[in-house]
Amino acid sequence: MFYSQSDEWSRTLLLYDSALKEINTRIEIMNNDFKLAHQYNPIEHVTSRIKSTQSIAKKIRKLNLELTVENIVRYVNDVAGIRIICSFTSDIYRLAELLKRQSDIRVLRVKDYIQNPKPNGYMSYHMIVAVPVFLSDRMVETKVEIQIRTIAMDFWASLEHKIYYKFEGKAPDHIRRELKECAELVTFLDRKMLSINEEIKEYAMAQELREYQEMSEEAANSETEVVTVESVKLAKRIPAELPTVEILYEELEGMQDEKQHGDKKTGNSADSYTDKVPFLSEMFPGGKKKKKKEAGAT
Ligand code: 0O2
Repeated sequence: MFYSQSDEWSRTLLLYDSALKEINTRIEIMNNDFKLAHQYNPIEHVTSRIKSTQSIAKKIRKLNLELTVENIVRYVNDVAGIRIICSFTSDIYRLAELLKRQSDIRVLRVKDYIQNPKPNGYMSYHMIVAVPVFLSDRMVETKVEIQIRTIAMDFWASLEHKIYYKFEGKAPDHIRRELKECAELVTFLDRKMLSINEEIKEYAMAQELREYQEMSEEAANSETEVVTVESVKLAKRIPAELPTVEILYEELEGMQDEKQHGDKKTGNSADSYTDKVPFLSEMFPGGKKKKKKEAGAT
């Protein structure tokens, strides 16, 4: 690169570095939120890097271009790169969707090497996105390449990368064949792991449902009715994504109706709710204290 462009390159590198920080933070937030909502962590780990100057120069040479900052910014899409390693293939698409939904992220290109693996067997989901970077005097949209793949896909890609470099891109046929076979095993393994995970989830759900039913039977025979968010979610099969408070309101409105139509008494706002849902008195401190139902009342 020309010496006269070194300042411009330093400013450009600052943009790429900031864009990586932006995306990394968003991924971390999504992962934490997901963990809270679903008690499940879809991301195994995340790595990020700024492409080395040698690799950038190699790519620019391959494209038959002059090595200038303008050409790098315009034609090298992966100067800033993030790799997200997920547990299951389904997590890959879920995360990609969540990123696409962020209103200020512009998806420039998607390459789905999972649906369409490369001839050598390479599998990964690639997105080139533009993310806004706010400097002291302006905003600059900056490109980041996001690669999302499973642990098994990543394992394969790392080994293949090493072998590719070892043979300088000219690996013997039988090694290429064997690598392709390994890629097929990776697909098999990912599918198998996903189906085992689905089975475990179903088993856990059935178990919780059984416990809920037992709890409901016990509650029916006792004086106080106990409703927990988990039991409501399970009983109504409400998607876990719905915020807890919304579920409560939905359930409570149902109870309110039931109460009004059942004994003709008019319940009133949080006060009457707290009668039925003991822990709500903590959320609505103004409400009545927990009461036991009158003996014999329905
Ligand atoms: P490195 O060392 O990771 O930086 P584009 O200009 O974006 O259209 P490109 O760069 O071929 O063209 O895009 P693509 O196909 O999305 O690949 C970008 C990156 O994906 C590569 O970057 C690799 O990291 C990875 N990749 C793609 N194909 C393979 C493959 O067959 N095997 C392995 N192991 N990784 C692959 P770089 O710049 O090649 O390398």
